[in-house]
Amino acid sequence: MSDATLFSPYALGPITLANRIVMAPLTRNRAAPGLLPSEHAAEYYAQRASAGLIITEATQVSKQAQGYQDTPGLYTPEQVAAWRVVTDAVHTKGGRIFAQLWHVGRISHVDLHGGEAPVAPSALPANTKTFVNNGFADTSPPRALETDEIAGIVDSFRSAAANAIAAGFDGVEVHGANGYLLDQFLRESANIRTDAYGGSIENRARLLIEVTAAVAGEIGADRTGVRISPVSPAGGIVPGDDEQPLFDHVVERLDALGIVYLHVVEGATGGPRDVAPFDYAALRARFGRTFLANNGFDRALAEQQLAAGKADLFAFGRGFIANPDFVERLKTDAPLNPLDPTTLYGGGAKGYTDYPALADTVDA
Ligand code: 8OZ
Repeated sequence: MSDATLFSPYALGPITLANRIVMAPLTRNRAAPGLLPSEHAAEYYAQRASAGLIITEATQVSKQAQGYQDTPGLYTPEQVAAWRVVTDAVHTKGGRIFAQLWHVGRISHVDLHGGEAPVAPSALPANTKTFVNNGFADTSPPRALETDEIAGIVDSFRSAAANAIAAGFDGVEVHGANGYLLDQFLRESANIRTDAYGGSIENRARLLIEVTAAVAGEIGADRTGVRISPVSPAGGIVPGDDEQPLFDHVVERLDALGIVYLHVVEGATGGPRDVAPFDYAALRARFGRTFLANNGFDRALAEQQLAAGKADLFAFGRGFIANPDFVERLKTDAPLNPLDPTTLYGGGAKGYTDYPALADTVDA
């Protein structure tokens, strides 16, 4: 065993992280007109640059990929320019930042698409809600993608990844989790296609693998990560009975692509870690590079799992929302600021850039 700690540097492909603590991707619904990152996003992310790695809020690969009000994109020149301000601010503070890229698929609403139906593997509605028109609404019934539309989906991820690099990101995370488009294709409960993208495990995994291969081919496998959530009911996913063989296969294929990290939501996203039995060690064993574990970690659990060799990096969400200096507080066992749930989604600087660091509290 090495004497690595959560607070020692870590080589992630070509870049070095200052520590093994990752700021999880966090949707905040504060995008500016044009679906640019918020005018406060550079300050927000730079305040949190002491994370070993920041993964941004989920960011659309195309207009069609949007499912919630005021989430940013990476498909226009204006969006690239606005993200450049964010990555420069993080790099100036010595941080590292990946862009999380998503297509929401059926977790969307007609009002975001000029009255048109959202797209999905099959015309099966998600039994969940989205946030549009300043309120929660049922997701709209989707239409099934035609087989000849799928190459365009793959290409939208590829071009958004190129845009991410143009915007100065250190890499890209493909969002294959939480019931969004790529996860919908994986699941029997959402995918009843009869073409090469439905049916067998190999077929259901095909889109995620094609997207990841396209992103890795564009920007380098050593700058490409993928997030999965094998047993999470997030996004209206109805866990069935083939998650273990499904994700064993997915991870074997992702490993063969040589991607730099695998990001696994263990359990129910933002909920219990033990929601359903699943052998995460079987995924770790199939993946030759960095394993990033997520969900419900505190310092003690992360240290225990690091020492046991179960993961290399650990993602934290809520801690980073309310504590710009979360790493320092973890390191010194300092108390955490409480999180204000009313400012999580939407709004401006309040609940976004105004959480104090320890130094501010002591001075005050
Ligand atoms: C919370 C609210 C909206 C979206 C996810 C991107 O679950 C999200 C998300 C989370 O991955």
